[in-house]
Amino acid sequence: MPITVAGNAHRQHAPSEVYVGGELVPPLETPERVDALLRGVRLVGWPIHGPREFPVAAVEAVHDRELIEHLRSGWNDAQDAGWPPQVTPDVFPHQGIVCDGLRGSGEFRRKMGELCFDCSSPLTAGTWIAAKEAADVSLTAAECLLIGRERVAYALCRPPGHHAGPRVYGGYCYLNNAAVAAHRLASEQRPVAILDIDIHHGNGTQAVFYDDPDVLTVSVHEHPEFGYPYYTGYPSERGNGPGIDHNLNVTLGRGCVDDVYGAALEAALARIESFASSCLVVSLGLDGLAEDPTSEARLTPRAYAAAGAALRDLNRPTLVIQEGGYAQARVPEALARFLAAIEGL
Ligand code: Q9C
Ligand code: ZN
Repeated sequence: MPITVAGNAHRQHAPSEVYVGGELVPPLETPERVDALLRGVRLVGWPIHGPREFPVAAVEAVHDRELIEHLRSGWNDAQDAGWPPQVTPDVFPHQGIVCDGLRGSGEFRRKMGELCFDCSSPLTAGTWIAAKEAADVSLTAAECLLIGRERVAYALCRPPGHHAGPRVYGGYCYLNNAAVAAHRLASEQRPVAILDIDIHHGNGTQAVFYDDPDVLTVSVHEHPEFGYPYYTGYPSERGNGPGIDHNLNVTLGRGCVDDVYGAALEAALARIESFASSCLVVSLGLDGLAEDPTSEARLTPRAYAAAGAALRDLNRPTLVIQEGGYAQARVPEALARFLAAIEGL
């Protein structure tokens, strides 16, 4: 039977409000999400294990030291500098003001704007502890695959990770759990494929492996013309240098329904099938559900059951990493159906 890995320290990251469109509103990305996801796991009865703690070197393999240091100590630095208890940058090094390149280094205020790309991802007292635990959850699940005891492992990560890039965080994401695990897997058994089926573009994962032909990245998401994060995720983004044609973006139109989604997923899976990877990392977001406030998609849990079944048919060792999904009433059923299908039930 496949296994689940989940922790408790994520609860220490619980912003009380975040900016949406300039207004402070209650957050969607909450500790209660994990309770809903665990209800889904219990529906399929997969055993749940706690995470092991890994050296931070595993995270340094995909993230810049300065970003890691900032996540680790930025909140404390901010408190010393008189910032509020939830820290969000308010000046960014926008292309329209930067002249002669980014300069200076190490200064706290400058790092705030440079290392964070949106206003929905505050640093709080417990953010580092939670983000590091999520990376440890994904690494623990990856080890289960490497030991070869399981064909499928589910990493119940929170906070999510796929928007975090080598040197930037945002989109509720701080460390890229999927990228950290994929890098670890690739160091043992290349090549690795990543399929990102969060409804938002996995810009961070794309950026981490953009030049890398040993890690294929494929993302299925709402078109950036209307879908978050708005500036990335175009089909023209195909990889770079040796990594050219090792990144694929499959975009969805407004109001996507199950059948249309299934066809897009088929195109994504065809590319993965043509790439003989030793294993597969799936960034699973459940935010395409009709009830989810962060997308225009109108998926039902059936779409996630179909995705699970298609992945079962690929029949590769598979690490499932939790990303987004905010419609808490609907999440348990969608997750349970995905997990049951990928197990082959
Ligand atoms: N009207 C992840 O799913 N913007 N991040 C929401 C809603 C932020 C999503 C706006 C969406 C971030 C990991
Ligand atoms: Zn998402």
